[in-house]
Amino acid sequence: MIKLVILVSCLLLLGSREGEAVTCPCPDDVDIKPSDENKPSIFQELTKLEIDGVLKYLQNDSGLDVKLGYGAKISDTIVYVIEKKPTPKDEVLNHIDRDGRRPVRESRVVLATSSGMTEYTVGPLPKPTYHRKIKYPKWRKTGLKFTDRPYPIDSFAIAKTIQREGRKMKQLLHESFNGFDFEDDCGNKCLTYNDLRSKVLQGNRLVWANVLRVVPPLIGSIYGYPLPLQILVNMTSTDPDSWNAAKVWYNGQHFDSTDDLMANYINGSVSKIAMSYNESDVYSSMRRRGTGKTRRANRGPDCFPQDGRRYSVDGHRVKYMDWEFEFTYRQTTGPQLFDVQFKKERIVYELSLQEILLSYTGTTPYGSQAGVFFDSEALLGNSFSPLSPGVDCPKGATYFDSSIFSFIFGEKVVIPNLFCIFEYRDDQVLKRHYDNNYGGGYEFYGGMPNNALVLRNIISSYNYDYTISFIFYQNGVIGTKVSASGYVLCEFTHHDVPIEDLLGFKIHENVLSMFHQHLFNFKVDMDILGESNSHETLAIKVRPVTHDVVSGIQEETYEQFLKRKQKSSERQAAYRFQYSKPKYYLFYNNEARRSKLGYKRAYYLDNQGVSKFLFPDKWSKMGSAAWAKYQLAVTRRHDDEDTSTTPYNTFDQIDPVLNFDSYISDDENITDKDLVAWVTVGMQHLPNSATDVPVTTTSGSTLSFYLKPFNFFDEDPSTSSYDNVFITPGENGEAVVEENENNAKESCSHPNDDPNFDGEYWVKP
Ligand SMILES: *[C@@H]1O[C@H](CO)[C@@H](O)[C@H](O)[C@H]1NC(C)=O
Ligand SMILES: *[C@@H]1O[C@H](CO)[C@@H](O)[C@H](O)[C@H]1NC(C)=O
Ligand SMILES: *[C@@H]1O[C@H](CO)[C@@H](O)[C@H](O)[C@H]1NC(C)=O
Ligand SMILES: *[C@@H]1O[C@H](CO)[C@@H](O)[C@H](O)[C@H]1NC(C)=O
Ligand SMILES: *[C@@H]1O[C@H](CO)[C@@H](O)[C@H](O)[C@H]1NC(C)=O
Ligand SMILES: [Cu+2]
Repeated sequence: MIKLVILVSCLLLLGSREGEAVTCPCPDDVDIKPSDENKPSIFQELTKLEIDGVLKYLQNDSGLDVKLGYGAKISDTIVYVIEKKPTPKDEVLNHIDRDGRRPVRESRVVLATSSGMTEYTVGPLPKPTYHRKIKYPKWRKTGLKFTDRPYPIDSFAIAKTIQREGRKMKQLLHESFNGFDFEDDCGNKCLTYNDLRSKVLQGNRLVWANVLRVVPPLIGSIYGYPLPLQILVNMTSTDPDSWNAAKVWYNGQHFDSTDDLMANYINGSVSKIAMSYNESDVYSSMRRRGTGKTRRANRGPDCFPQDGRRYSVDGHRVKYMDWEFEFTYRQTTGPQLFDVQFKKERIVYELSLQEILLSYTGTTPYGSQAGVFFDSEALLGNSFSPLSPGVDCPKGATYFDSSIFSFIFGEKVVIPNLFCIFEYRDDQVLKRHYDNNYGGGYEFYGGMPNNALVLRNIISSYNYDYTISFIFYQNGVIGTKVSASGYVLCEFTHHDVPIEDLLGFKIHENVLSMFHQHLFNFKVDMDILGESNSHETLAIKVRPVTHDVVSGIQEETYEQFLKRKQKSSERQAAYRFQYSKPKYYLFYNNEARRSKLGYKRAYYLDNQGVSKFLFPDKWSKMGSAAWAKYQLAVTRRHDDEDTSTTPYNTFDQIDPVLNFDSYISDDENITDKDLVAWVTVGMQHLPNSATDVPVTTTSGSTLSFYLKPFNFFDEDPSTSSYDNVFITPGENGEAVVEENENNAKESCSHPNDDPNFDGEYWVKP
């Protein structure tokens, strides 16, 4: 009866003709309260109002004489970062747990000047009245010089330098690359250059520019068209007009300057190359082509909330079944979760991305000298990407805009659809059992689909796109997943397929994609039932035993057993995983109530994305990437050990601004302390035409780590979910089905959300 009423009202609503199969759109009953600009939560990043307040203070009241955006010169004081200064944790907890005073919101501001980088605390927000130089802890290199300055700040000056050098070799450019050059009026024959790779030489700022041909976006992407020309830009001087090419590599030959190259080019002592250009040769287009894979163009499945959404969002605070957490987005590091609770019990204080490392190899200077570099230099949060509804997130997902400060525009920018939240169904059932009665029937069937909540954000760091998902399962598990897509970096090659010393594979004529490793570092500030946590491992081992089977007969065999090991100091808890020594990595609060059966209620960390960083410890630059050595490192939490790296670690890798090992080497006690687990996941990436042309595909390459409850609950908390199904054979042979009564109803169709992709982000909202 009820079913009929719904169907009828639905037909009326949609004005459909009788007989046409129609389903109702889902009630859009998600309870979403937008955040109040005037009352940001304690965890939330800066609001638009606060960014404006800081900018106004910096420009007009601070006496710092800052310049903003495009027009700024190297000699100016340029604003690089404006983000929320992390509030000391005890002040936060005092406020949210004990109703204490609401802490003052302050911002962290990074200024770039020609004498170096300086960092300030600017507050109080939203109308600052003071700025103070940030005091660094002893493990952080102080006095950041001009040579520590992240190069993205100077992208315009670099472009000018390359244009200037390009002008000196215009004849070569035109003859070699059939008329392409770096001029402003290059029309449809323009050259550009790749994300510059740092060459680390202490006291110098040097980057290799890999010259590329610009192809029209409708037929491809620039990343796939490297040319046999690379320029080492020397940007060590504080006068950008004196920046120049410290080396030039052309068609396999090295020159000390552009002039040197041209003198030799003109008198005929250079081996020349002429690279023709034919648009039909373009291979990097992401447009669909080829014979369709289905008989007709019918669409694939989608996942939408068939009874309306089951989560609510108040500002940035999400509630989903037993879960509750807050999410935000930081300019330097990207997505962050705070105050993750299950059934009102805190499990994690902070879960956030820290760094993305890439280690390249190659046959040209650009590839082979790149070594290891860090995406954080360009600020992970500035490498944002709006999400495309129906593709990046399923239909019916909820989207959240965010505003951040952009050093390029010198203003706040609003990024539409920066985050999405949706509930989805994992491919595997969460649990099931078919209880066979071995008499042709069954005793019962029980099962539950694995419906979970996902918070997603995608970082588009130049050529690569990293999808980051935080997943909240009904059984108390938290998952963090990362995958990499986008264009692989390439270099020019005229080698035939190399046989020895493989450095990569050709993905097109004259295009070599160098192999590399991706590593992602996350911070997990564990607060299992409070801040005071301890850490132990349960190693799974095997030992020989002798069983007395019956008298006189002994069996010599092996048995498995667990070996518990309390880790009481940081050095004991810096792990380099060994596949042959499996372990559970447990965290618990010694003082908390035990489980019904007397166990410590714990969570354990399961890293399913382990990838070893193979550079040896004696590598002179290891300090700049120290976190990459450990798949898991547990340290005592300190407010001033906030991140595992800095945006300055790319230059001067020999004496990095922050060496993560300094968090461990003081070997603090980690028993009954506030603990942070630093987790590294990654993959070795060997790009090849099958999986990476035109772009890298993700199937089978998703990296993940999980926090899983261990004796934490007295039974699996998903047992109370309405998603459970239980079936028994009835008396007359008909199945008796116990399940969510709504399963009998008509499903509704996906909500009519606007399927627009507004790829633009707004400088002026
Ligand atoms: C700073 O002061 C100048 C002159 O008083 C004014 O024109 C400008 O709008 C102010 N800037 C901001 C960001 O308020
Ligand atoms: C780069 O430029 C600086 C300053 O102009 C100079 O001292 C240095 O020697 C140059 N480095 C190289 C490798 O050419
Ligand atoms: C060409 O010019 C360069 C630079 O002046 C010089 O070193 C080289 O010997 C010259 N080669 C020939 C073949 O003249
Ligand atoms: C470009 O390549 C296509 C296909 O290989 C060929 O048919 C065409 O003639 C080429 N155009 C030029 C200008 O070389
Ligand atoms: C750490 O502290 C605990 C508790 O005070 C103590 O039992 C343990 O021995 C200490 N560990 C180390 C390595 O000092
Ligand atoms: Cu890759």
